[in-house]
Amino acid sequence: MTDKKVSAGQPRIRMDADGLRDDFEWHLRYTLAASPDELTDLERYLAFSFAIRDRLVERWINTQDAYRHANVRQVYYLSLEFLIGRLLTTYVQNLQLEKEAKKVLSDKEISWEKIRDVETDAGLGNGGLGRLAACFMDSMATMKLPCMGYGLRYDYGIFKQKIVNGAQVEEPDNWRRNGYSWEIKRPKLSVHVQFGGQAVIVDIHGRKVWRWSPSERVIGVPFDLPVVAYGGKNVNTVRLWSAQADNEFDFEDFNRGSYIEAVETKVIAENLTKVLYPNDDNDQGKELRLRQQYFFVACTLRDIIRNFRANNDDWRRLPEKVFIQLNDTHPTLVIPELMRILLDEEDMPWDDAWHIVCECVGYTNHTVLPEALERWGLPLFARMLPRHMQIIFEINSRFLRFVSSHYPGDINRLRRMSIIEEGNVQKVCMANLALIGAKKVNGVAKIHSEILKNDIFRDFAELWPDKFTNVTNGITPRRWLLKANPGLAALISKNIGNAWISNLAELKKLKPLADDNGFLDEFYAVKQQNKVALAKVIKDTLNLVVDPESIFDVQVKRMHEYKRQLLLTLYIIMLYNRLVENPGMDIHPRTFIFSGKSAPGYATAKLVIRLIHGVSELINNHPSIRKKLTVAFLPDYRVSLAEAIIPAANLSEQISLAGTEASGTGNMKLMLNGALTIGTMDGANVEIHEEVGDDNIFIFGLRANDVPTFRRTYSPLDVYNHDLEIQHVLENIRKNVFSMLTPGIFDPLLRNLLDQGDYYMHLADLREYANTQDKVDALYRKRREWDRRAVINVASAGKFSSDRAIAEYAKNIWNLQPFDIPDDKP
Ligand code: GL9
Repeated sequence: MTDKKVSAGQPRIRMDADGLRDDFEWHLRYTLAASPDELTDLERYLAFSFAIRDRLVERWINTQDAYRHANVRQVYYLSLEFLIGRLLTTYVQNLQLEKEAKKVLSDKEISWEKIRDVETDAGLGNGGLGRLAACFMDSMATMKLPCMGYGLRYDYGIFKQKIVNGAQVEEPDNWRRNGYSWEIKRPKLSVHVQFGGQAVIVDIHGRKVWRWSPSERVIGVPFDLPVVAYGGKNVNTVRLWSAQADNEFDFEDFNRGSYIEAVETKVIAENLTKVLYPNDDNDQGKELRLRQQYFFVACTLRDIIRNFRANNDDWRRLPEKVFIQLNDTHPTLVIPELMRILLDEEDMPWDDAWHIVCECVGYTNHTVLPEALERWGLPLFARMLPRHMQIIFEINSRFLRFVSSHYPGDINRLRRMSIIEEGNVQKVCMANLALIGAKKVNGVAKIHSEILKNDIFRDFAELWPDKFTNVTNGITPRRWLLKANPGLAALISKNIGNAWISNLAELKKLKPLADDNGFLDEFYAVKQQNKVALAKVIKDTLNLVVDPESIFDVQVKRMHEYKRQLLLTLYIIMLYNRLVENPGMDIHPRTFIFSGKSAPGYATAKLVIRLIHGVSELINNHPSIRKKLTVAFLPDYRVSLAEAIIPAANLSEQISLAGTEASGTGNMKLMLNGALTIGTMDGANVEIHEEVGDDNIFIFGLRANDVPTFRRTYSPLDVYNHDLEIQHVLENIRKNVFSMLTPGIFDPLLRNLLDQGDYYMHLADLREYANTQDKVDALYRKRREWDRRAVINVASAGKFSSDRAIAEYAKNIWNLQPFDIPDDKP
């Protein structure tokens, strides 16, 4: 009997509870060699997760075989970040094995929650961009789309945030320390990646051509994670590359007797995928980061091409079978690397190669902040990738000739559109390269895509209007409602059925229930339960008691000036001042909940964290004010913590300066879980407003269109001089009310606000923000009215499913059809 026959045979895995129990016990004994007398929760978790993993393997192999046999068109989603979080519950849920899983554990008197919480988050991303990639993978599988995600398998994910004396301290995140059950190493699919050396002229059949003669080589080893469709047969793959030294390459060193030097080279090679860069919307231009990007792209393209070549012998069919979506500019080297392969390895003429590349690539932009646009110093680039540098020069000169022909004499336009930025050191501008090479370019919310066309990428949009499109972000309802908020999920299903899980638009059927008092009572009860659960988390982590009857006012996201955590902090100080002056002031008690990491080198964001702690220290210990206000900063924001906070939120803070937040996705998660938004007309808030209508959202602040004009005459000192309440807030900071032991520490924040123009316009928006917050207070006291609006928010969240977003990508950008996995052959 051949191997093939065995693998196509009947599954030996039994999907019932007895089968799961047997395999759980089997893994305890034979995978972990654990003695039943002294089992730890870690062993229980690991064995249980192996037993769950067994249950998806058949579908995984079937899916991948079926895609290959049908030679389907596939989309490759390239992302340097996947913020995956925990997976056990997701697999159990998507395999629809909850009943069986819970039975097996409860029969053994093992707590499901305890087992679930043993898993460490896979935090291979910074924030929204990385979490978006993870949500998209879930949707692509659920929608039966033949897709594969590619990323890097960092040994250390996003750092762990500790708070020491009110300040952020970073610790390494050794997330695989206890082993990782979900990944499968695939050494047979390892690839070589080269760096450095020179571009050289060689003679090929009498033709003199440029080729690359690299000087270093590393190996990329893939590790696969399965992505299980909700309730379906498709199991897609996220393939993460790990760098390994190439023994053969350094063999000569070993032979020359320089053993230690040779091992050092290995260490350098393996450092490549050691750590995720913890930058948020910011680019530091570091050499190792460029090496990571090229390593990632080179491994991934080798893999995609191997896959393509297995079934196709005509390169011209590549655009028919392959589409590569770039998650931001981080993987833009795909463009010159694919050109190099076609030109140098396949000996294709330039025009043919360029035509193919331009048909195969899409670029998603995720930010308009200028400091986030990647630009690599040309000397560094040319040293690491000399042949790619040449290819980029050639792409650029052909492109600039093309632009000149459209706009003769327009030198400034050429300068703006060039891939090479002139200056003290020349720079390679990755966004321009992506814009030139991509077939489609999209922003991540309507307003953001408009800003791309009208502002930062205007020249390109004028040249190629049809290239630009929008796909508003989305979030997966499987994690962000079904998993994170089982109480609300059950209440919804009880009333409108459970079709919403894979068709979130169904939620609109909840609208009539917004006027049903019985439903509103149950809705309120679920929210209260979630608040009680979060109160326990807060007690356990901060030893702080919060009142579940208070308004849970939540701002969770990366710490960044443009997101304006400082604006909310200033408002909290304002409330504090009001209560000091008028202790009897009648406001509904509020708990302010912050969570978020700052980039380690981002001094201002770190100072805001300290200010929040200074304010909370004073307020939480104030004998009377603490009865009305509490401030909780939960350390180490991550996916699993978000799953605890978001279902308990009443108010969602989305208060970035208009025109700065590309989309936001936390805003969608909070809305879906029945929080009302207080926000600016920015990112996806604009579309949330559109879905819920004026009455069900609190909008305030400058509009994106008005910001540039306003900025010309904006004087934060005027605000300070004329609004005495705001002045009082800033004076309290200046007088060290929140920094008694560290006087002067917040002076840089005051300088930013008052002397340096308040770039993010906190003071311009603070008055209207405070007034809007007062309206929030008034509405919350009319509980029925508040809950009615909260239900309308849930009912209006259908648009923000990542299923909808992925359907738009598939139709407008990818031209990709769902693929049904045939039934197993008998
Ligand atoms: C971001 C934007 O800032 C967000 O507004 C957007 O929702 C996400 C996903 O499109 O992308 N761009 C970006 O660089 N980050 C985003 O969150 N940063 C991080 O992921 C840390």
